[in-house]
Formats: sequence, structure tokens, C-alpha cells
Amino acid sequence: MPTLKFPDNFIWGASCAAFQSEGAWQADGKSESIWDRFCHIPGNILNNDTGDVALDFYHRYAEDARIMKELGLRVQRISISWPRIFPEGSGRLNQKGLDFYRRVVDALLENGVDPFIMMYHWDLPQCLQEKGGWLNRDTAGYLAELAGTIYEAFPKEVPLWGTILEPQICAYHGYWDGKHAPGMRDFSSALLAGHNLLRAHGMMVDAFRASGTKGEIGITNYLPSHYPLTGCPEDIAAARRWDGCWNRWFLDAVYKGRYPEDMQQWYLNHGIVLPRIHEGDMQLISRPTDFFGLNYYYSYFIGHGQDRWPLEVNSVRPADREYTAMGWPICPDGFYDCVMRCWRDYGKKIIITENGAAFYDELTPDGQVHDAKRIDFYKKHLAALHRAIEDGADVRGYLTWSSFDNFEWALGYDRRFGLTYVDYETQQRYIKDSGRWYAELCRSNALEVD
Ligand code: IFM
Repeated sequence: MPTLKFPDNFIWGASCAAFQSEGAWQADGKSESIWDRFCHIPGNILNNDTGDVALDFYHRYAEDARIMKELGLRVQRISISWPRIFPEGSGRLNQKGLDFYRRVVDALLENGVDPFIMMYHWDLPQCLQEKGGWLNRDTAGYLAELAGTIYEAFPKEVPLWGTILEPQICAYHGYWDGKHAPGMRDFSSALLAGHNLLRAHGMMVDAFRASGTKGEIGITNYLPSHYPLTGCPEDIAAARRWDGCWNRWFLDAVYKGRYPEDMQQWYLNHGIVLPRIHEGDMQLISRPTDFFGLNYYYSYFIGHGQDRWPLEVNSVRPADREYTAMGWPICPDGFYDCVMRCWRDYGKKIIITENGAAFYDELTPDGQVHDAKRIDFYKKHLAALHRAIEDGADVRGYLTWSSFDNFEWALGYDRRFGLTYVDYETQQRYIKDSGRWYAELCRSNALEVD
């Protein structure tokens, strides 16, 4: 069995998020978030699941930090629930909310796990939604205020910081197809929301530098690879457009300080209102960061078609691929291409901030979860990542999604991504086979491939 050794000091970790894990939606002065509101409207979420309890991380963080240690994690990413800290969105600090994150950070450190704090993982205070949410330019400044408070609370304990998690998912599912909170459906609004999210990112980077907080900061993007269905020019152009919409729109803005010309032109030709760019916006959005956060799950196979107005594409599910429970094709080759492309086009050191797979895991009567498919998914993706590193990509770390099963947004609790199984009835945790396998990988810094 060949062994693939990863670079020395490679960061092995896992990710999770406040809304997906904490529960305690009204505890200790927390106000309602857009996701609380969205989940409480029947029909929005599969099985009408909510984040009210989730995996009760709010009360079980100490036990969970011990499990993270058992999983071998050097780093665990968490996110900050904004309405716990500023129930009115800004201004009045809710000390009990901040105290909770102090306890979490301490618990992680006591277990030898470094915290990675993501500032915004989608749970905007509902009161700010009522002022326009991400369509309101002021929302960016409110988020920078939250960030400033968190930097001040943790001036040296947190080695890695994230600003915005997947601005494309936030903007497109929140404002284009309405699958996520706040459930709007208007493409021009999605672009404006995206622009304000990126402005918030820039403001948080500025606040970070000004605060003198220790650690490194970056943004995390959601980056599928895109392949044309055929070699015909229409399909090639369609795949490039889809990539322009999902990847280049955000990456070019953050790392090159401009939105791609071809996409701007396409949108204008389709009657889309582009976000109004104020003086200084693009400089703010493209402030230098310390690392490139890359989330990869699957690839798209795209032809020219009539779907997804205004993009005019047709996304096809190839028959020769295996699929996860999300219906996503398993494409480790796309992971390699994505990493190489990001390194080649943007040249910044990369941390894989998410990669993982959902399956319908089953708990055996003796408390085991034999999730061989997940282990296979990880092995294939990590071999692809190793190949990218060998081929010159500067990749410093890899975080799985996710340490625990959790609330998968519009799909509720049905799909399980965790290294640890959560029985939501009893709130018992069970480390899956993949969790034990991952712990060994973290310990050895080496991947055994079959
Ligand atoms: O669960 C999500 C996470 O919140 C953001 N990245 C993708 C994951 C899987 O869909």
C-alpha cells in the first residue's frame, strides 16, 4: 500500500458553524436570526426541521471539544452567531453571548485544538434583514463592528480567522433561487448582496489589521470545477459563464480588484442591474489577505441551454459518476483541477476550508457507524490534493466538513456529513469509522492509499 506523506506542519482540522450546531436559539439574550425566521415558516426546510436545538453545542461544547481532540484535530473552525453578540444587530453588546465563545475557545485550547473563527456563516440578525439585509450597504459596517468586538475579545488565542463563508451561496441561494434565508428571488439583488458581503469582508480585514490581533485572516469561497459537456464552442462558452458566475465573479473581485468584464457584459445584455460600485469599493474588497480559503465538494458538467436564467446553461448529471446523498457527483479529479487553477490564477497559499460528503449513515445497535463510502471519498480527494501539492500548489491545510452531523440548511437533519454521528433524539455522539480513520491520518500526516 503506497503512503502519501503530507508537508510538515500541515494543518489537519474540521469545520462546523454556529447555526448548524449550537441550537439554544433564544438562550441568554440571543435574538432571532434570518435562519430562525426562515426555518419557522412551514415548507421552507425538509421535514420542517429547525435549528432550535440542533446538536445542542451551546450546552455540550465541553464534551464536543473532547471529541474533537479524539478526532485528532489540530484546528476546529467555528462561527460566531451574530444575534448572540449584538441582539439588535449593532450597538448593545450581549455579554452572555460573548462569554459563550470565551468558554468554547477555552475548551478547544484545553484539548489542544486551535480555534479557527469564521465571522459570518449566514445567520444575520433578523432585525437587520428588516433594514434591507445584504441589500443595505450599512450591513457591511455592522458586521465589521461585530468583528472588531470579537478581535478585541481574542487578541492572541486564535491563529486563523475567516471573514465571510461562501459569499456565493449566501448571495445566490439567499437572493437568487430563494432556497436559503431570506428566501428572495431576484438575480440583480443577488449581485448586490454579493457586493455588500465582499465589502464586509474588506472591512473586516481592515479592522483585523488595525486591531493588531494575532493570527492570519482570509475569506472562504465555494468553488466547484466546471467542465463543458462537449468541445463545441457553445458548451465551452456556457461552462465558462457558469464558472464566471460562481467562481471568477468573487475571486477576481477579491484577488484582482475587479469583476470580470465578460460577465458584466453578459449581465448587462440580459437586463441585469449591476451593483453600483462606490469609489474605493474595489480597493476595499481586494485588501491583501493571508490565505485563500477553498471549499470544494463537486464539479459541474455544463452545456448551453435554457436553465438558470440569466446564465443560459444546462447542468447535466453524468451517468458514469457516483453520487453522495446530496446528489452531488463525486469528482476528486475536479478537486485537483480546482486547487491547481486557484493556485495558478490567484497565487495565494491555500487552506482547504471544507471538503466532505453526506451519506445516509446508520447507527448499529452497538453504537458503530461503518461509513466506508465517506472514507473512500476522503481518500480519493486527499490523493488528488496530494498530487496538486506535488505539482506545486502551495496548500497549507485541510479541514473536513464536518466534525459532527449537523443541520444541513434547506435539507434539515436528513443528510449527514459528520465524522461523528449525532443521535438527535438523545443527543448522544458516536465517532464514526471515518472519524477514527481521520484521527490516524492527522496523527501520521500520511495517507495510505489502496
Ligand atoms: O453545510 C454546508 C456549510 O454550511 C457550508 N459549506 C457547504 C456545507 C455542505 O453543504
